[in-house]
Amino acid sequence: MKRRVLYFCDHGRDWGWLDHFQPRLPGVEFVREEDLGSDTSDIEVAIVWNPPLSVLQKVPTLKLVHSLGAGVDAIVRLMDGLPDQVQVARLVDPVMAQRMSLYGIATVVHYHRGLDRFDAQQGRQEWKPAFRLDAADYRVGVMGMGYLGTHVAQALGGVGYHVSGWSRSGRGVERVQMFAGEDGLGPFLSELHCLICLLPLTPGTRGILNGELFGRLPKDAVLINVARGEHLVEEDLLASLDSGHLAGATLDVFRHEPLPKGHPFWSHPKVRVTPHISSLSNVPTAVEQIAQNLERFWAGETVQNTVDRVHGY
Ligand code: NDP
Ligand code: OXD
Repeated sequence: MKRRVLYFCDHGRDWGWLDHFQPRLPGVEFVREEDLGSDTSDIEVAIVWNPPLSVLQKVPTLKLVHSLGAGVDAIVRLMDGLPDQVQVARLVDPVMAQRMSLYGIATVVHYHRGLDRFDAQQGRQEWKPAFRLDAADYRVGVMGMGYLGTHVAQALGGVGYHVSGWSRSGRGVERVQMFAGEDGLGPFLSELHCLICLLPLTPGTRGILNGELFGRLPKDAVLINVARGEHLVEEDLLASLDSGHLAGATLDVFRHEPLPKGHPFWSHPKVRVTPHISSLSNVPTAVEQIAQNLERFWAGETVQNTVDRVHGY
């Protein structure tokens, strides 16, 4: 008899995962919600992206829920409705770290070198060189110095930017000036040209990108949010941009995805929108990593990259 694993992936992210999982784990039957049947007592594992609680609750014997991405907020927020025994695991993938680092470099360079301005000048056939700060004097701060934040910070440092980081613990990261917790937030923000958010979404970080925080950034700073849409208070960002305090924002993630047509971010002259692509999961490496984790689980070994239920990341 094949082992059964619950598979749920919301439509926008179903990139043919099962075509890769099935040959890698031939002894496993991946079952979608509609094919679960009435007896699910043999199922202990689910692999998911954005699952509704009702789907996970159809399998009361679940012990491991594995995310098809790096973020787990959409799973952790359901934990109160799931049995205590459920562990949550996530992707920690060097390919994703490289993708996020490249997005970070591209976006920081865009602002640092004022590329918007030269696009506009080209439209007017205007030849007007402008002086820009040296990279070493352009200060980039990364909020959330975990797996991805650390890679992004080090990649930016590697191309010459002045990089600082902020996290709960302030854990040291080589060649990055670190700040910790509430007390460290003001000093961290106060000298930045560019703020990058790479925090996990938890009750402690929801809405953290708000007017009060923007007020602690220097005038003309820019924001890059590649974490989650719910970190951002959208009206506060629009107000800070419109008042001239913030100079720009690049947003990859949104409270409602896809970003609804007609949303002010689409047409705001200071906002750049990308459709949640800064670091897509890389299917082949993700499948290999998840398959190895499931094999560990079935062998009674420790599952890797699990999430702390108390901290929510
Ligand atoms: P990690 O769990 O490795 O890192 C989390 C970091 O945030 C840690 O440094 C942690 O601090 C810090 N942190 C957590 N809570 C707080 C808090 N309340 N105050 C200050 N710091 C805090 O996450 P990853 O780096 O792997 O991923 C980060 C997020 O990026 C994901 O959760 C996801 O939302 C997003 N993401 C977005 C993608 C995209 O395509 N847009 C792709 C992949 C991920 P400490 O070190 O002290 O524990
Ligand atoms: C992730 C994401 O968390 O793509 O992996 O947002």
